[in-house]
Amino acid sequence: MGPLIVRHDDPFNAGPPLDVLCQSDITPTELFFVRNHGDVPQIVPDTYRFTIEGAPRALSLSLADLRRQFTPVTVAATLQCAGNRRQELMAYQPIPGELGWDEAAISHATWRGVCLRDVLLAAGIEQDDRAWHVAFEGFDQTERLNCTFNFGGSIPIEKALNPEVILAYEMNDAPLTAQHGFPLRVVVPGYIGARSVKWLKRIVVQAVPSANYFQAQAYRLFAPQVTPDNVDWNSGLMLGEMSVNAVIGTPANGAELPAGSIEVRGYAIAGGDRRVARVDLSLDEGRSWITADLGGDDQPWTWRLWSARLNLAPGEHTLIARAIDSAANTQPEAISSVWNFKGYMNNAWHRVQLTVC
Ligand SMILES: Nc1nc2c(c(=O)[nH]1)N[C@H]1C(S)=C(S)[C@@H](COP(=O)(O)O)O[C@H]1N2
Ligand SMILES: [Mo]
Repeated sequence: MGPLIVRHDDPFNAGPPLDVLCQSDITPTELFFVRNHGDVPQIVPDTYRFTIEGAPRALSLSLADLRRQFTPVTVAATLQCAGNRRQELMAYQPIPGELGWDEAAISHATWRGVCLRDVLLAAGIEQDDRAWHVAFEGFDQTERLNCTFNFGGSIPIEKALNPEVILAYEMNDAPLTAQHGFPLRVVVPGYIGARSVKWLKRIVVQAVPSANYFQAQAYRLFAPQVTPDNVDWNSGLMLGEMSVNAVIGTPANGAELPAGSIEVRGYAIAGGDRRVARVDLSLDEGRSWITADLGGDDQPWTWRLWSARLNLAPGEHTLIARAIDSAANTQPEAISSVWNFKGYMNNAWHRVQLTVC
């Protein structure tokens, strides 16, 4: 795992250096961030099967069944952890017991597999079974609150029946690596990374969201006044769609630069089916803005790398970035207004301090 910055050894959690991340639309697999809640399960592909339960027809499918029975599809999708940018929240007010992610708990890949929708239809799920949820469980085990259990989560069936949601066996034109879910994972474009369950063991169609700890308790967004001592775990917003976000990749926070023209680069992402409409940059605390150039394609589920040239006079500068999505949502100004005790969904204006000599 050479080029990655390790955030936690066991279980292994790591992300790429931010400046390297912002250099390519498709993140090379060896640079793709890794978010694990337990040990990476070692799965023998020849005997591997996953099951579909709660549907009119229960199914148990091997990798060969998947390839034989369903049409392969390729989807370009950016995964972002709900804990991306937690370090900035932690600097504002401590968040004990959570990983201190910088702005690189996000990466982009092309994924190949089959539509979850096709598998659900083969299991007899009708298109109008609307009030349901599709729950996923991985083979990996983790321990929380003195219990050992498998990682899991769920998505509403409306989303599960959309063609972009896939069961992926390839990432960037190669079989999934062990860290990223070999031999099969869910990819839920537009949703927080936690719903893209790796090492897929089980799919259950059910009336209610998954009761798994990582759906029912973790990955909920609580109000700023909620603390570990007064939390009602059923009260928070169960996170699904990502929010709009933009990050400055280079120059890095704290950089010292010569005066004159500099290139600024970064990424922007929208959630759900929304697209990135615009990225704005400000050098005067948001009184005036300039618009960055967007690279890549105008499509949902994928980030846009962006760049701009700025002329900086000698002195101290705070450079701010914010994105606007295709529903005209934009980002809140202050970290204080998005802080929550689990440290999720930080999409406050991104700021870097620059010294120009
Ligand atoms: N089985 C399983 N799936 C999982 C996880 C996990 O710990 N176990 N972590 C989730 C989280 S929180 C994120 S952000 C993404 C990260 O995917 P990656 O490690 O391929 O980047 O995987 C998700 N899927
Ligand atoms: Mo995550």
